[in-house]
Amino acid sequence: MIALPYDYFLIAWFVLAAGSTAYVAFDQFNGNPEPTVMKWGFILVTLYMGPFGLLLYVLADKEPRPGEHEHFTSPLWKQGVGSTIHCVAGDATGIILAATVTALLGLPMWIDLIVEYIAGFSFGLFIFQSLFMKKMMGGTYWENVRKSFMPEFISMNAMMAGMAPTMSLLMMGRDMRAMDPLEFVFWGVMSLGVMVGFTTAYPFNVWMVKKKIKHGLMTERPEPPGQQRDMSGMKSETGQMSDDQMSHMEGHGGQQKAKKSGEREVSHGGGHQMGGDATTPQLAALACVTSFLLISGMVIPGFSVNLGLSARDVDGSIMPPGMINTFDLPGEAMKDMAAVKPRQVAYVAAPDARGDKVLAPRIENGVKVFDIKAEIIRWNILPDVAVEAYAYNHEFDVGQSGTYFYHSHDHPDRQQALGLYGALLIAPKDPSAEVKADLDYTIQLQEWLKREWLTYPAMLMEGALPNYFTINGKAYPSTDTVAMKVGQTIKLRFIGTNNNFVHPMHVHGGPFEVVAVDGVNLKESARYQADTVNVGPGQRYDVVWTARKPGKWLVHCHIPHHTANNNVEQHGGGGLMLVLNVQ
Ligand SMILES: [Cu+2]
Repeated sequence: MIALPYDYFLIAWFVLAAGSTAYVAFDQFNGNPEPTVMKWGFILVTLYMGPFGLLLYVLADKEPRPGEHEHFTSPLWKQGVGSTIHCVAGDATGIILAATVTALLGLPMWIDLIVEYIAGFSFGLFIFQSLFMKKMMGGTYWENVRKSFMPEFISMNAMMAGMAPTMSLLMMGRDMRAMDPLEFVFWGVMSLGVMVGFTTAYPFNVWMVKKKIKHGLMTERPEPPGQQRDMSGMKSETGQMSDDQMSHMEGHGGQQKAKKSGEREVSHGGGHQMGGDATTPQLAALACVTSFLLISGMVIPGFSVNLGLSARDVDGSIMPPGMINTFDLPGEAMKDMAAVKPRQVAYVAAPDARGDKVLAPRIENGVKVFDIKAEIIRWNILPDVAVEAYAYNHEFDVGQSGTYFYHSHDHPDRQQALGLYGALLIAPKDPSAEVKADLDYTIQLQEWLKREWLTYPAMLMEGALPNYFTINGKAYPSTDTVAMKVGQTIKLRFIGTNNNFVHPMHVHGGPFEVVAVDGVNLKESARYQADTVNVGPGQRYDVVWTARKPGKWLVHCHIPHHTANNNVEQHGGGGLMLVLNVQ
């Protein structure tokens, strides 16, 4: 789903990654002289790391000119790249498969992480190391599993120590679409996680290659015609080693120094590897330290995000920027505060459409029935600002005696905040009980949070404070202008259909008389003059104002932030403001 600007960036990234992967695959199988397992290693890692995988391939592994692969790949840093590629290709594949499956199953994030670790380690050890490398290393499958275990354990710990916090913090952060494998951002997070994991695993791999307990890069050339393929299939494996590395070669029987001419070298199986120069205390210390890094990488994000939630709990929610996320924030709270999903819009209102339509009832057994249907619509609060709003019958007004309103009681902090309310104006049976005025105008107040491209329910909560304010769904200068003549009276019905704020509503051009509060008419003796009423959430005030002099008289909220549109004034104001134009 495209919802935020970076979704376009991610699409561009995936195109780059696909192009990079296609190039590496083509080049590997068109003559880069190395074992098939390493060809696939580079292809998979380029798929995950895009142009960065391609860069590693051309800088460290791609044979620059015929016959030079052995020499070209000999520096230790390149051998370290090869070793890390091999680890990441196996481990990351296992991790990504596990992440996809656990997300689709709706398992909580902390279980995801453990399953990912087990899957990554298993895939790397049992398949990528032991199975695919058996041909090169010689020996039985289980011998290979045993020999590969410790280097794979160290490398996997280091990689997951980088990948786990990247995934946790980004997936459980603001944009929780990242928990959903059907969203671009999930795959973006996976890509970034692999890159971070590659970086954290690299230094450990360099050390292990140097100590000859892990493979670096190898060269494998096709057999020349007529020569028997008598060896393990791995050619010139010693070609990977530079001269200074050769000084460490004592004790590795069966290995020979590579000839620079590209003349093929063969080594006898197994002699090059495992057991190397590393001592048991060194390996034990590395195993301990990488285990500590791994556990830290899994646990520390849990201090700031809720790892107990699953992809289903958060339902792809995008949280308002600046919202405070905590390790105990429930998924229900997140969904209430989340942006309205643009793809759920069922109706797009015309930019100049007005709400507050009087709803015509149908009569059923002598009872008036009002049909209201709630849905999500796109609604312009200003000509250039549209919000995704919840609306009844695309949004309107109906009419006990007095001024009331109806609103949603299902998740009201979300549904009412996003528009599920309407005025209920009820005429008394005895018309003489009505406080009369020449004109009647209803003012429903609302707050909105529109950031970037998304609409959030505004709340008195960190990160959820409103930046747009509307009267009957429109912000000034798109609010109504009411035409009056000097001497006329108007009944203004203020309704606190808003959820969070008290709006001190003020009328210019002389005081008004407060004639009804919360739907009940005041006795004549109780009516009073004022020029401002504090309209809190749910409150109603009916006031009668007399047009005394010609002019454009403002009705507005007295809180300056509420008479601006995203903190900007247009035509001298914004938000909760409308004009009484008296001639
Ligand atoms: Cu206000």
